[in-house]
Amino acid sequence: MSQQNNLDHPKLDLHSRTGTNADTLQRAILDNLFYIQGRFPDVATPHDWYQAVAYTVRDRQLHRWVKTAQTYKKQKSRSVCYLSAEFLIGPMLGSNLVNLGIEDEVREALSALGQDLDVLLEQEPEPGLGNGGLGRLAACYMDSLATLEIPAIGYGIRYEFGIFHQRIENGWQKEISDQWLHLGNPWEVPRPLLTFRVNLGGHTEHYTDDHGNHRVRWEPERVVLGVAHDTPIIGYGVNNTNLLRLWKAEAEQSFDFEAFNTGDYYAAVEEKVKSETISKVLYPNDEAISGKTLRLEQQYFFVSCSLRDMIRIHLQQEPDLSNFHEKFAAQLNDTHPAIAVAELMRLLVDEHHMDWNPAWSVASRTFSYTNHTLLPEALETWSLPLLQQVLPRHVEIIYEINMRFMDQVRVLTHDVCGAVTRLSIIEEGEPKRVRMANLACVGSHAINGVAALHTELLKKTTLNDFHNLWPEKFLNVTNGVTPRRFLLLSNPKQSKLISDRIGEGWITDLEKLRGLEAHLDDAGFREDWRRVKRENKEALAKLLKERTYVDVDPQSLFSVQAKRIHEYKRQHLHLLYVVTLYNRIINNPNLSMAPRVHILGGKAAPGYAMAKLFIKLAHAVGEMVNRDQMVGDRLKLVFFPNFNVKNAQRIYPAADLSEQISTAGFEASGTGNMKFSMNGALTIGTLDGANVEIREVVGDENFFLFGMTAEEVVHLKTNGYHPRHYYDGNAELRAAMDLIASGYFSHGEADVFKPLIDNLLEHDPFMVLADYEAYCHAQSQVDDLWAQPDLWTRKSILNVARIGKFSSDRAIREYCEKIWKVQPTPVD
Ligand code: NBX
Repeated sequence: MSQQNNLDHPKLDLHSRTGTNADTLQRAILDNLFYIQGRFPDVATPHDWYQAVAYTVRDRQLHRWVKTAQTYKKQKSRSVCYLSAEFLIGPMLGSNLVNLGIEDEVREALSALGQDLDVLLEQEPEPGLGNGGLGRLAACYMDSLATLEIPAIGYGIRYEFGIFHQRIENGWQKEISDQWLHLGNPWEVPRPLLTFRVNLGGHTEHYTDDHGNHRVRWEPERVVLGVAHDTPIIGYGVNNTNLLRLWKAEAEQSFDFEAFNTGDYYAAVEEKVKSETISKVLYPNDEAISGKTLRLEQQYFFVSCSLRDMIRIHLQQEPDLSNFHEKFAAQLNDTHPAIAVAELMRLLVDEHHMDWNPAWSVASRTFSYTNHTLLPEALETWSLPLLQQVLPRHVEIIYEINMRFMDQVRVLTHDVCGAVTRLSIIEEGEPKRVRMANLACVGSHAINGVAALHTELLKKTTLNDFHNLWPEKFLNVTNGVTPRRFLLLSNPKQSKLISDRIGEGWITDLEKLRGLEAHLDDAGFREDWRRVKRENKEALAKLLKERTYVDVDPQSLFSVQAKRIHEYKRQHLHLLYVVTLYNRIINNPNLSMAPRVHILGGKAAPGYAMAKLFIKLAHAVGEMVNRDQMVGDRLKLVFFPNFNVKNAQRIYPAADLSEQISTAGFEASGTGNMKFSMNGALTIGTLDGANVEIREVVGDENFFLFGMTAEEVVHLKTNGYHPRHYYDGNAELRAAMDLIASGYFSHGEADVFKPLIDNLLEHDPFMVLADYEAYCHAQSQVDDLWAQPDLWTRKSILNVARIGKFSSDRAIREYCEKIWKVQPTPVD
């Protein structure tokens, strides 16, 4: 038994749990099938097999995990703590197999057991612990942190119910609750002993201690327990295995014995239910949620547990907290964890008796803040009375922070043009409100946007006063996505084609894809490239048929827009174009055109009526267009239900055209745009978010640009925007809108889509009509290129070859260098 293999415990034989040849794996799977699922092979269900395989893979992560913890501890490395209310990690089995490099061996072991890995992968429920881009970004960053051997912990909430499942009934979205934990979660390790008591409500008491110091005691109204649940996050091709630590809320004691003894059983369990509610469900809104006590409790709950866990870890090694910021860099993923600024101050000052000034120095050197939105309505604020009710001590601390900050601001700004009022953490009004973005800015040493344009706009608009005050705090880190999940795992055919040509180096150094440019003139390579795309499209066509009963021809151009449904993302612009094509066919039945399949997907926030109406309209148009004999295979419109990580992985590889058509200045970055491009789609898009940088690297000639710039959007708005003017001036636009308004798609009921059409005609807040003509024009350029398949293929290859910048590895390296100042700590 070797020292290396036994984690320094001579009695531990790890071979059966670490070996990765097919024979050992086969035995391990059978063992787990029996000892964990209690099944013999002949009666095991696919889910039993899935569990057995998952535990077998987890076993192989665990020894790396323990070794990683030992190494980090020994080296006293600085750790990144990524604080995020969402981690949209998606299914784990596939990505863990890929990162461990044992997919082939597991496949072989399973096939010897008469099982098909692909069938088992389908068994895994999706951990949908996020809404969209923000949550998925956190998950991509966890993958890159581990791969880059950076000590890191992801801290968040273990929601019992993640994002709802979207079912479509008669064209309308129905939300079905997500029971992802129902059959057990093999990836997590509950740590019941790692529990913190979290105070809520009550009041504070100020007193003087025996040494004459002013102290504050928080007398809470109730206490909730936060129990750690750990998921190992393994890097690709390295031993480093980091920690995703999610907190589950539990009741302090299961029973109120007094109530129980007096016979009031229901009162006795009520407290338990109330406590556990905190981590029950993810809010399915991708905009600020205000006025919801439970949401504030969620934020505070996970932040408090996380900071106290960090302090616990710190004090295992260090005598006090004066150098806490040297050991931890805490990233605030948007303002959802921004209460951390006040909570760390409370912990340092009230609980660890630090003086205010040194405590503030520690806190502000610990935190940095990422902003993900420019939309003013999406900036989080909490009403002061609500905050007072839930977190009375934090209100005092926020006032103290603000008072000191305002003093500083008055000296620095001389209150030019009322800057002081705008910078204040407290917004005046009835009631007063606490601006979480301001709290985050004041409490952080670095503030970043998520794409170059977004950061520039932040500096000029949303956070302009802060930028004037502290220009040195601002920097940009353009988002990135992990090529492991979104290329290697989800598009094995394209990955193989690439690796056969340039080797596997691209998997951890995505800039190496540039090597593909040397193969551009190889006709055989281009032919292979086309074949792979066609096979991916055939697979998606099959899936579409299963899920929507619509037949599509894989030879057609697949044009895809898959993301949350939001007016600023302008799915309705896309739809107006589809209706325009339909009108063209009706008016000219012999029209020769590039056959197209338009694919839409995405969830609407349950309370967002306009977004839900859009989904209905997409189905209504699809139903008419898809069954119209006159149209045939020239045009199809499909709504792919329940867009999530699992489905996304099957959609990106099959796209020819990626629709990134938001109103310029509104999409902070976008990350789907990167995933599509990485999978060989060309982009039709506006100069918004990361589109700007994607176009820069892939080349203007390989990107279909259209529409107003962010500046033009602002200019038009300030000078008076009249959507009707565009309606009157463009016959095709008028025809498309009139056809919808006529009730043609709604069985003659003209009223159904009236709110959507009226809103466009009267307000059109995202200037759909202003960009319609330019969009149609760009779509014609798409058709022209589609008619030259070989040229299209070249551009597709060039998109992939030049997309290296958008790896999350690059983004994480920038965070490490510019913000966190952390170094890799490799694990043997
Ligand atoms: O964050 C998204 C932006 O819209 C994208 O442009 C960007 O690429 C991505 C990553 O930086 N924002 C986002 O996904 N927000 C949310 O999901 C969200 C969730 C809850 C909430 C507010 C916003 N209360």
